[in-house]
Amino acid sequence: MNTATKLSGFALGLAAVFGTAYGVGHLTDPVTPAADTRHEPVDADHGADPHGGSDSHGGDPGGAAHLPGGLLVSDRGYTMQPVDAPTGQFAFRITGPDGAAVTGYEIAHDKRMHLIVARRDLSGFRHVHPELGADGTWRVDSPLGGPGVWRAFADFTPSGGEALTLGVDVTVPGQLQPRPLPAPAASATVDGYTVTLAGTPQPGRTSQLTLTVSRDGKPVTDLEPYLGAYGHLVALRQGDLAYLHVHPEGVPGDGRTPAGPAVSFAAEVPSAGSYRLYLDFRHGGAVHTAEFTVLAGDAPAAPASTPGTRTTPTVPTPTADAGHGAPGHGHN
Ligand SMILES: [Cu+2]
Repeated sequence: MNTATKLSGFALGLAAVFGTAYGVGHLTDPVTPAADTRHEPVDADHGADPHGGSDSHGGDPGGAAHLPGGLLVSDRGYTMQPVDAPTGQFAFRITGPDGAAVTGYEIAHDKRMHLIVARRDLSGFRHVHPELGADGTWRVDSPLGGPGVWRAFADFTPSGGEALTLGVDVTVPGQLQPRPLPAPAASATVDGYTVTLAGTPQPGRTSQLTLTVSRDGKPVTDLEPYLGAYGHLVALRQGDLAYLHVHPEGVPGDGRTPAGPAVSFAAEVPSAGSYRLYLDFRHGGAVHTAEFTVLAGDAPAAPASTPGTRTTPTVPTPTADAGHGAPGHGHN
């Protein structure tokens, strides 16, 4: 897909966002007939859904086929609704196209629902698995770690439907101390583990990211499967918290995927810019989360720096990786 097509798709996506925001579902309005000469047919309102969605209304009411996950609170007829909950608990439900709470979900990566929360300044991150009540309400001990505005992402697949990630803002009252996004770095430490990152995500194409886990200077070669994989990688874009959930290449027990120290991912980011990466891995009977800031593509460098102040990415640039054409990518 060429840049112009990508851009036009993005523009349609924006139109869809505003259309949704104002309750107007007419994705076709911004597209004049003349535009057809500039667009591929796939960018028209029909057939724009790469997932081949089951929408029977002949349109794309959510209009989100071109958007990364997590930017919309309502997409393709499904809506995420927070529910009042006792202190210390977080509850929500998903309503379906008929307006009723959804109670049927497919299991994906061992769970029917993955709830990811991050504070809007990207300083907090949790990935938890709520319990589903008979009335369609999901409940979990609150993962919200402190004051501020949090984005809560519900990553799920309704029965017979396609995978969706919806997002909603949740405010935790209190004195907020915003934290700047940490500078890009190629290694992170968590719970006594050191995780190094190789690879730089490039917008619009699949890039290989390899994360290598060590402890006390020794490679960890007995990672434990977590949700059916040796690692789960979530990427959030700074600025709007666009959500990408990336699964690694290879699965535990397939006879070719080692249990560490390296876990490789095929990731595609939707644009240049800064992203925060969160790697969940399991070792020693516990789940650990290593965090990284990365600059994707040719993101502009920080303002003029003084000598010795590093503002360029420290992540090694991968060599030509045309061989990593794995089908999996980060777009849910
Ligand atoms: Cu999960």
